Amino acid sequence: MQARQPQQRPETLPLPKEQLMEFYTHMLLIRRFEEMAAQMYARGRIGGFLHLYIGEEAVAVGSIAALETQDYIVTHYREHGHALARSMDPNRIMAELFGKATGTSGGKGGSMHLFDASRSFLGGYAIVGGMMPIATGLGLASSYLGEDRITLCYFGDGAVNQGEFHEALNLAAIWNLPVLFFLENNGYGMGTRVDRVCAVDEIHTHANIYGIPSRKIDGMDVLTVYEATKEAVEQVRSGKGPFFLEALTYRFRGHSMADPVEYRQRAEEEQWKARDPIDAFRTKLEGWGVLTEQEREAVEGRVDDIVDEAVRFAEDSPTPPPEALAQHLYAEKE
Ligand SMILES: Cc1ncc(C[n+]2csc(CCOP(=O)(O)OP(=O)(O)O)c2C)c(N)n1
Ligand SMILES: [Mg+2]
Repeated sequence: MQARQPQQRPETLPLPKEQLMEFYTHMLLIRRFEEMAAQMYARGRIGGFLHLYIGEEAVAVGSIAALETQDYIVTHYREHGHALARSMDPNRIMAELFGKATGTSGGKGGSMHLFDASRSFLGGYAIVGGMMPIATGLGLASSYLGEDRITLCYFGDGAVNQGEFHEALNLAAIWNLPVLFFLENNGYGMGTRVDRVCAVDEIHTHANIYGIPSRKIDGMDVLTVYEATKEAVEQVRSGKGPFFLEALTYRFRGHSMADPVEYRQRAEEEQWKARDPIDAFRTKLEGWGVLTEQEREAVEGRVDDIVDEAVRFAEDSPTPPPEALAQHLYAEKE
């Protein structure tokens, strides 16, 4: 790890101290929650797949902070970070990972299908790119109903060469829908490096052929992500149609818990880890005098308590009853 340069305190902080502390706390919560989830997976407490977001925390935290509570979010299967950044209940998220009835999807969705309508968090989707037409549909619904509500749609670099990516962008542009398409480019789709499957380097320019403006940003810096998303959200909310952001980031772990990561160089991993979004932001806050040692320890203690409580809650919760198998197959009349 490279030595970090001390940060000068700017004359005015870029955001109020409470908001900076919230960014830090949320990023740390995601990191610690997922480190615990990895342990629980290794102990056989979590079944199915488990895809960790570790390394990408600044993207979810910075972007979701730029939304209003009524705005919709749809995302992919690497979504624990988005759910926690949206302040979904960590107990219910962990319970979902454990397959328990108290989980966000009644224990029937698992890690890839977190959902919370009360937070306008409409999923977690396991199908690569599958959330993109859904986002366009949500945008159409809001626009048709005249609601002040945008949709933020996350997807990975693995989604951009599929047909539905292009169909979703094209229709959103034609109908001038309030959708912010957000590419989390972490350099790999499973074991495949992005430049082996993408004919262009600047992936965000795909949006431009549909007349959608785009911007590429540093996804390792939470403040950059926040500012860029805020601008994009304002534009989309003002009725100017869809916008496309591409954040450059890196997953520090394998694609899923089963991946030994044999397809990339350790030197490349070290370069990205030296830019760890949480370490970098902490160094900044300490240098600015926003985060004292005492406050740092207090935040760490709080976060660890939340994570421990989530595991306790998940452990103590019941599994879904057999009859749950036949529930939620069809929409029911209220
Ligand atoms: C339509 C479809 N094809 C293939 C898969 C198998 N699959 C699961 S994840 C993945 C890679 C996706 O990579 P990316 O979109 O870059 O997201 P990341 O895992 O990097 O966050 C693939 C091919 C799938 N889930 N859905
Ligand atoms: Mg990827």
